[in-house]
Amino acid sequence: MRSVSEVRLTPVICPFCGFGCKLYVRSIDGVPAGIEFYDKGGVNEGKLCPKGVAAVDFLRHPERLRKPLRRVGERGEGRFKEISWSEAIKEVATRLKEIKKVFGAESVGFLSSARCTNEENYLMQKLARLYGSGNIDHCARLCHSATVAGLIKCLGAGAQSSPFTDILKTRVILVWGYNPAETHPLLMRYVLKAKDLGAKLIVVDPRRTRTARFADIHLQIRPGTDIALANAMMNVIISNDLYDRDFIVRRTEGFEELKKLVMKYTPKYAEEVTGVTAALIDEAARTFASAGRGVIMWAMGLTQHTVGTYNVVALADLALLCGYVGREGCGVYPMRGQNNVQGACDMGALVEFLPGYRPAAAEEKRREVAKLWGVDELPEPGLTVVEMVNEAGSGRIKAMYIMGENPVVSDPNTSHVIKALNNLEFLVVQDIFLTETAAYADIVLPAAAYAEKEGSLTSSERRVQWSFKAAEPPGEARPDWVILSSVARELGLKGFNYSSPEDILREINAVVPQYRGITPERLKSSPEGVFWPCPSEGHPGTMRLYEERFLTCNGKAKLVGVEHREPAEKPDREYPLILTTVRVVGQYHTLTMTGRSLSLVRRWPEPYVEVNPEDARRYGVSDGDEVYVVTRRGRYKCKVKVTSSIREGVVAIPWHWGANILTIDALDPTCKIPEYKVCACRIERVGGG
Ligand SMILES: Nc1nc2c(c(=O)[nH]1)N[C@H]1C(S)=C(S)[C@@H](COP(=O)(O)OP(=O)(O)OC[C@H]3O[C@@H](n4cnc5c(=O)[nH]c(N)nc54)[C@H](O)[C@@H]3O)O[C@H]1N2
Ligand SMILES: Nc1nc2c(c(=O)[nH]1)N[C@H]1C(S)=C(S)[C@@H](COP(=O)(O)OP(=O)(O)OC[C@H]3O[C@@H](n4cnc5c(=O)[nH]c(N)nc54)[C@H](O)[C@@H]3O)O[C@H]1N2
Ligand code: SF4
Ligand SMILES: [Mo]
Repeated sequence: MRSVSEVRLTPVICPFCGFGCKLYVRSIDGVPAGIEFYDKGGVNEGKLCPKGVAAVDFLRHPERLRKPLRRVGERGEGRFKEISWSEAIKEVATRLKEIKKVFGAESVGFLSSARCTNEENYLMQKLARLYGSGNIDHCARLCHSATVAGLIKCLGAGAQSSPFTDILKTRVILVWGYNPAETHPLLMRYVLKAKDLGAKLIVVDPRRTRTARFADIHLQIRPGTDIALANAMMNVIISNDLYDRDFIVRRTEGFEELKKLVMKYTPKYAEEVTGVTAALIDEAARTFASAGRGVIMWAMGLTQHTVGTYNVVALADLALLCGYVGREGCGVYPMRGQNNVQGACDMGALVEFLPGYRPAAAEEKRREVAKLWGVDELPEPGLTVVEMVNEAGSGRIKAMYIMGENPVVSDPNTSHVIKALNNLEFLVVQDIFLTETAAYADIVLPAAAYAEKEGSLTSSERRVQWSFKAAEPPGEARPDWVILSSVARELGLKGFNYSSPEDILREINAVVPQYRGITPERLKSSPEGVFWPCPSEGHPGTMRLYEERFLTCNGKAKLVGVEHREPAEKPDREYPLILTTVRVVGQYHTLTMTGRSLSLVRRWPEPYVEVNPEDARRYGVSDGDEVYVVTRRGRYKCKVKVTSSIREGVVAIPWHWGANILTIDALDPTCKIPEYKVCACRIERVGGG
C-alpha cells in the first residue's frame, strides 16, 4: 500500500550571508523540494535575494559527499576510496594522537566554519583547545578581524552596535568600502527605505557600484587611502565646529590628540592622496556631521588592508566625533559576511578569544574556562588562518583539520597555499562537497548541510535565531556536531557526550555570558530570535549597545588618531595598475553551493575584469577581449568588461572563480587580515600584445 506523501514547510536560516534571512524549505517525505515565501515577518519581511531563492538547488546535487573518503591518489589529484564512519573516525583520531606525541599538539591547526551553527563552532574550538592546540581560527580572520581589533580599541567590543531597524530612523548613511546592493541585498532595502524617508546616502568606493548609483555623494577613492579621507573629513568637522562637543566631553577621551593629528590632513592634502576632490570631501563631511543622526556601515573595502585595523579606528573616530553611537537612529554597522560569522566569533573560534571574548592570552581567563570544562589548563593563543598555512609550508604545522572552509580558493596567493597543504603530514577536510581543498585531504568527512540539521545562528545585528531541520542528509552524511563529538570522544577527550544541539546550547548558556539567557526552549519558541547580550532568561535581549557606557575599562570611548600608510605593494612600471577583488550578487565565495545552481550559473556564469575606458585604450584592450591579468604571484585568464564605473588606474575582478592566484598574502600586523583589496598588476591580451 502506498502511503500519502508528507509535505512540510520548515523555517530555516539562509546559509549564505550574515543578514540573517529566514526562509521556508518545502520538503516532501524529507526530501527538499523548494523555497517558499511564506510569512511577511522576520528581518527580511518574507523577501529573499537570488541566492536565498536558489538555496535548495545544491542540497540534492549528485556531487554531494555521501560517505567518508580516504585518499588513494596523489594529493590534489582527487582520487579517493569510500570507507566506513568507524574507520574514518578511528583514522583521524589515531593520526592526530600520533602527531601530538611526536611533534606536540601545537603542530596541529584547526579551522572552524562561519557556515556552521553556534553549537558546532563551540565544539570545534573546544575540541582544538582540549586537544592542546591554540591554533584555532576561521574565516572571520579574512573578513572582520580588523573590525574586532579596531572597535575593541575604541568602543570596547567588536560587534554591530544597533539593529537594522535603526537605519530607518537615521538621517545620513555613510557606506564605506561596502556594496550591499550586491552583498546584502535585503539590507539595501533598508537603505533605500531610509532614503525614501529623507536620509542622505554617502558612498566611499573606487567603483560606481550598484550601491553608489543611489548615493547623494559618491567619493570615488583610490584604493588603500581610506585613512587620509576619513582624517580629512574629521578635519573639516572639527575646523568648522560641527562635532558633538557635549558627547565628546561626557563620553570620550583622547579628543585633543585626535584633533592635533587630523589637522595635518587638510582636504587639499587628502585630494592628492585619495584622488577625491577637496570640495567633495568638504561637502561629504558637512552633510554627515550636520544630519543630527547618522550611521556608518562598512565591510571588506575597508577591512582587507594591511592597515585594516587603523581604517576601522578612523571610522569609529568619525562616528564618535559626531556623537552617532548609543542613540536611536545612530550606530556603527560593520556588516558581517557569512551567515554565522558573528556566532563563530562569539563562541571563541578565534585564536585570541575564548568563548564570550575572554582574552585567550590572559592566564586567569584560560583557567576560568578550563575549570568549566573540567581540565587543569588550556593552551595559549596560537596561529591565525594565513599563519597556519605559512607554517604548514615551513614544516612547523604538521596536520590540519578544516571544517567548512575552502582555503585553496579563498586564501590569498593560491600557489603558496597549495604548496603548504602538499607539505602536511595529515589533512582532514569536513565539507558538504569535495572542494578544491578537500582534494588535498587524507580523510574527507561528509557533513549534513544547513537545512539537514538544527541549531542556532547569530546574524550581523547580534540576533540569535534557531534554524530547524527540514530534510534528511544525503547518504551517510552527518551533522558537524555529531562528527566533532565522535572525533573528540575517539581522541579520549572528556565532555563530548552530547545527544542534541540543545544539549550543547545549554552548555553555551553556562559558558558564554552574553548568551546566558538564550536557552534552546526560548529560541525555538521565538520566531524573531533574541539579541545578545542577554544575561538572563527574563532579559529581553539588547538591541542597541553603548546607550549608557562603552565596554572599555572606564566606560568611555577612546578617540585614537591614526596616520595614513601605503599598501604593501604599489603599482610600478612593470605592474602599473591596482588590482582589487570584489563580489557579485548571484555568486557566493568559492562557488561550492551557488556554482551548483543552474539558475544562478546561467545568470552569473563567469569571471571578468572591470577596466576603465582610458586604461583600456592605454593597454589596447576592448570590451569582451580575453586577457591575462598578471601579478608577481600568478596569471589569470578572463574577459574584459570596459566600464566607466571604475576609477582610472584600478581594475576589479570578482574573486569567486579563483582570482586568488593573483592576490598578495601581506597581512595587517595587528589583526592578521590579508590585503585582498590592493596589489599591483598588469593586463596582457591573450595571444600577445
Ligand atoms: N552575493 C554575495 N554576497 C555576499 C558574499 C558573496 O560572496 N556573494 N560574501 C559575504 C561575505 S563573507 C562578506 S565579508 C560580505 C562582503 O561584502 P562587501 O564588502 O560589500 O564585498 P566586496 O565586493 O568584497 O567589497 C566591497 C567594496 O569595496 C570596494 N573597495 C575595494 N577597495 C577599496 C578601498 O581601498 N577602499 C574602499 N573604500 N573601498 C574599496 C570594492 O570596489 C567593493 O565595491 O559579503 C557577504 N555577502
Ligand atoms: N580575493 C579575495 N579573497 C577573499 C575575499 C575577498 O574579498 N577577496 N574575502 C574573504 C572573506 S571576507 C571570506 S569570509 C572568505 C570565505 O572563505 P571560505 O569560508 O573558505 O569560503 P566558502 O566558499 O564560504 O567556504 C565554506 C565551505 O563550507 C562548506 N560548507 C557549507 N555548509 C557547510 C556545513 O554545514 N558543514 C560543513 N562542514 N561545510 C559546509 C562549503 O561547501 C565551502 O566549501 O574568503 C576570503 N577570500
Ligand atoms: S540577503 Fe543574505 S541572508 Fe538574505 S536571502 Fe540573500 S544571501 Fe540569504
Ligand atoms: Mo567575509
